[in-house]
Amino acid sequence: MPPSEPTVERTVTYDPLIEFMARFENVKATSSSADPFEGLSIEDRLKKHIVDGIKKNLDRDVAEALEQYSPLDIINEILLDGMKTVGELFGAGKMQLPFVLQSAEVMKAAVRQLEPLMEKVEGSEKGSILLATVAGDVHDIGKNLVDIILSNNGYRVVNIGIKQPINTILDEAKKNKTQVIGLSGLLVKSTLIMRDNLLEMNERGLHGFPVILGGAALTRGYVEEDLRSQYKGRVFYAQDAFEGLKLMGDLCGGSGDTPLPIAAEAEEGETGYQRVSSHRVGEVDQDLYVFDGTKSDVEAVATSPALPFYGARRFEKFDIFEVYKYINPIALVRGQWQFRRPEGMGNVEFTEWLEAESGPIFERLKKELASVLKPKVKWGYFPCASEGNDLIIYRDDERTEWLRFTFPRQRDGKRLCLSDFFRSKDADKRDTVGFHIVTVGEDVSKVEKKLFADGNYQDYLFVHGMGVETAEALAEYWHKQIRQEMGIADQEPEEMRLLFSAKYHGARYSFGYPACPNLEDQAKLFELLQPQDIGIELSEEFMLVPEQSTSAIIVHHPEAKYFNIR
Ligand code: B1M
Repeated sequence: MPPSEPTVERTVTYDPLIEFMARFENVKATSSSADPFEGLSIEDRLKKHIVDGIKKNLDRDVAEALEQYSPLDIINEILLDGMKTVGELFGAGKMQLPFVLQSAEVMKAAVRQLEPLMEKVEGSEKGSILLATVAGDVHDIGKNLVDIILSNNGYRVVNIGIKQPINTILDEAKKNKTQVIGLSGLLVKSTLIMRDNLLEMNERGLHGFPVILGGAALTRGYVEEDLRSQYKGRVFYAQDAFEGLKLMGDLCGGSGDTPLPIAAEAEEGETGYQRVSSHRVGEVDQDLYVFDGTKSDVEAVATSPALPFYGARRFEKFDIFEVYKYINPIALVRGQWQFRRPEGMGNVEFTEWLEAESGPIFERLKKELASVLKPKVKWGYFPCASEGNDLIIYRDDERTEWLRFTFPRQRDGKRLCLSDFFRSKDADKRDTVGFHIVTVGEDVSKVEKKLFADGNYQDYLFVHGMGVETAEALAEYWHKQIRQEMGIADQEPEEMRLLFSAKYHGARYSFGYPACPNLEDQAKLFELLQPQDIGIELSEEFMLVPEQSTSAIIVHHPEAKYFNIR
C-alpha cells in the first residue's frame, strides 16, 4: 500500500516529525524514584493509579479501599471517576491514546480484583453495546479499541468479532439484550454493507436499536445524512473511540439524556431523521471504466525495462532488522500508535518528546518481535500492453493474452489512467510490468490476540502497529529491490523520508486504492503470483490472509505518481 493517503501530487512539507524520523533510534526511557502517591487519600491514590496508568501497588490500595467501600462503589465512585478524567484529558488533547490504554489496563486489573467480591447487580452497568466488524471486513483493531474504552468506562460490551453477517449481529444483540449496536468497517464496501444492514433492520422492525458506525471509509455526511434518511431508527457516526463513548453516554443516559430501555423491550423504534443528501461513498462510476478514446498526455516510454525474469519467484530469507529500517516512523507513531502533539508544545520540544516516548518502545518491540514477524515475498514480471483503459498481461510468448486489468480513468483534468503508463498493444514491442505481494505471517496476530485477551491493551496497540507497519516496510523494501532488478534505480532518494514520499522512479499501486480501486483485482494478482506457497490466501471478500499482508502492481514509467479518480 502506498505510504500515506494518495493525492494527485505528493509533496514533502516541513514537519517536526521529519526531524524526529532522523533521530528515531537510540533513545532511553527516563525514570523517577520519588513516590507520587505519598500523602494522598485512598480515593486520590486510586484515581492516580487510573489517571497515571500505574499498576504498582494497585492491589494493595484496592484492598485498603475495601475497608471503607463496597466493591461496586469503588468502581462507580472512584475508578470510573478516574476514567472520566482520562477521557477529558484525551478530549482536551492532553493525553495520548497509548496512555489512555495504560489507564484502561489499570482499570481492568482493578475490576478483576473486585469482581469476585461482587454479586452481579442488575443495572450496575452504564449501558450496553453489541460490537462487530461487518461482513467481509477483517479489520479488528478499531473495534477493539472501542471495546477497551467502553468496557473500561462502565459499559457492557459484547464484542462478536470480525466478518459478522447481520443475522448474527441481530441475534447476538437480542440474546445479550444490548441497548445499542456498534458496527465497524474500514473497507469502502463496508459502508455499503452497513447501509444494507440498516435497511434489513428496518425491514425486520428492529430499528429500536440505535446504531453507532465507525471506520475509515465512512464520512460523517454519509452516516448523518444519507444513512439517517434511510434508517427508521437512530444512527450516529463515531470518528474515534471517544466519540463512541460520548454517544453511549448520550444514548444510555450516562450524561443526562433519557436512558434507553434495553433493546428487547424496544423493538419498535422511532422514525429517524429525514435529511437527504446526494453524497455517495464507495461507488466508482462505471463510465470511468469505459474508454471513450480520450487518453491522458502520458506517453509510454520509448525504452522499457527488459523482463528481469518471466513469472513469479519467492524470497523468505530476510534479516528482519534490515526490514525494520524501512518502517515509516510517522505511520507507526502517529498513524498506528496515535501519539499526538501535546497542547502548547513547540516543534523542537515535540520532536524530543516523541523520541523519548516512542523510541524505547520501538527498540524493545524490534527485538521482541524479531522471531514473531516472518517476512515473505512473492514477486514477478510479465510482458504487458495497454488497450484503452485495459492493461493486458501476456504469457511468455508475449502474444497470448493471459488476463487483463481494467482501470478507471479520471473524468477530467489530466484524464489519467494506469494503463496509459504502458506501451500500446499496437506498438512493436511489449512493455514490462511487475507485481509483488508481501506478508509478515500470521504469528503476530496470535500475539495480538493474547495481549488483548489478557488486558495488555497498550502493548496490543503497539504490537499491532509494529505488525502492520512491518508489512508495509517490507513492501517498501521489496519495491526498492524491484527497481534495482528492473534497472530503474536511477532516482533513489538518499533520505528515508523521501523514500516514504515515493520520490523515486516509478510507483507501486495497491489494488483498493484510488487509481486501481477494484479489490477484486487481487484475484488476478493471485493468478499471476500464486502466493499460497508463502502462506497468503485470498478470502471470499478479496481480503488477504494473514492480515499483515499487502500487494501492488509496480509501474516503471517515470511519470507514474499517485492520483485520485473523480
Ligand atoms: Co490498508 N486499506 N490495505 N493496510 N489501510 C485501508 C483500510 C484503506 C481505506 C486505505 C485507502 O484506500 N485510503 C483501503 C481500503 C479501501 C477499500 O476498501 N477499497 C486499504 C487497502 C486497499 C488495503 C489493501 C487491500 C491494499 C493491498 O494490499 N492491495 C491491503 C489489504 C490487507 C488485507 O487484505 N489483509 C491493505 C493492507 C494494509 C496494511 C497491512 C499495510 C496496513 C494494516 C491493515 C490492517 O489494519 N489490517 C494497512 C493500513 C495501515 C491501512 C490504513 C492506512 C490505516 C488502518 C488503520 O490501521 N487504522 C487504512 C486507511 C485509513 O484508515 N485511513 C487502510 C488505525 C485504526 C485504529 O483505526 O480501524 O479506523 P480504525 O478505527 C478507529 C476509528 O475508525 C474509529 O475508532 C477507532 C479508534 O480510534 N472506529 C469506530 C472504528 N470502528 C468504530 C466503531 C465505533 C466507533 C468508532 O462504534 C461502533
